Amino acid sequence: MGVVNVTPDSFSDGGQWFSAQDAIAHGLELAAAGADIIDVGGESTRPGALRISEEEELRRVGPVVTALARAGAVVSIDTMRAAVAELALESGARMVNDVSGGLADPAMIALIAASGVPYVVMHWRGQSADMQSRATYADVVKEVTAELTDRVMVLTRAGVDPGQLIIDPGLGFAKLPAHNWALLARLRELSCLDHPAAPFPVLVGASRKRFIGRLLAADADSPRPFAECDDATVALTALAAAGGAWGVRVHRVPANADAVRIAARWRQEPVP
Ligand code: PMM
Repeated sequence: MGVVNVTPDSFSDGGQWFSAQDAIAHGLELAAAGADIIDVGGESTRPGALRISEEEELRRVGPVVTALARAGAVVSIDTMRAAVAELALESGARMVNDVSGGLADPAMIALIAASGVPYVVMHWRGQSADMQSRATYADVVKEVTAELTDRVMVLTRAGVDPGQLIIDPGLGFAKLPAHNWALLARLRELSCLDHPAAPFPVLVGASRKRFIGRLLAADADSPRPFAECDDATVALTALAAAGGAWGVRVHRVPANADAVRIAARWRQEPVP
C-alpha cells in the first residue's frame, strides 16, 4: 500500500504532494512502481495534530481519489469521517482505511456494513492532539489485541462481514517506541483476535515513523531524519511480511515491494 498524503503537515512527507496535481502524479508513480493499493489521506494524524474541517478534507482528497480511480488504481481512502469515506467510494475508491477503527465517527460503521468494502480497523485511543498521553500499557500486545477484538465485535454485530476486516496495530498512535517494537515482534498474536473469524489480515504502518529514527539516532537528542529512514523501513517491511503481515503501508514503493516479494518466497519454505 503506497501512501499519498494530501496534507501540508504529515510527519514524514507533509507538503510534498499538497496540490491535487502533484498528489495524482505521485499516486500514479507509486502504482507504476508496484503498489497494489494507493492510500489517499487528507488529514494529518501526526502526534499533536489538530483536526481540519470536513469540507477541507473533501476538497483535498476528492479530485485525487477520482483521478487515481479513473486511471485504474485500487484506491483506499484514509479517513475517520463517514461522509468523506462515502464520497470517496462514490468517486471510485474501493477500500476504507480508518485510523480510529470506527470510534471517531459513529456513522462510519453503517457505511462500511452497507458498502461491503474492505475496511482497515486500526488500534486507536483518541485524537492525535493528545494521544501520546494515552500510551500506557501493562502488556501492550494483550491490550491492543483486546481493544481490537472489541472493535471487531462492535463492527460485526452491526452487520459488517468479518471478511471485510483488516486489522492494524496503529504504530505510533498512543504508543511509545517500546510498544511499537513489541507489537511488531508479535504480529501473529495480533492476527489471532478472540473472534470466530480470526485470524484476520494485518496491515503494518511503520514507514518512516519516529521510532525508527529514534533507534537509529546518532545520539538520543537527534533522531535520524525521516527521509533517511527508508532503508530501515525496507528492513522492517521484510521482517513484518515474513512475520505474517498481510500488507505494509509505505511511502517509497519499489524497494518495499521487493521486500514483500522476498518475504513471500521466504515463507513458502518449510521451517526445519
Ligand atoms: N499511519 C498514518 C496514517 N494512516 N493508517 C493505517 N492503517 N496505519 C497506520 O499506521 C497509519 C495510517 C500516519 O503516518 P503518515 O503521516 O506517515 O502517513
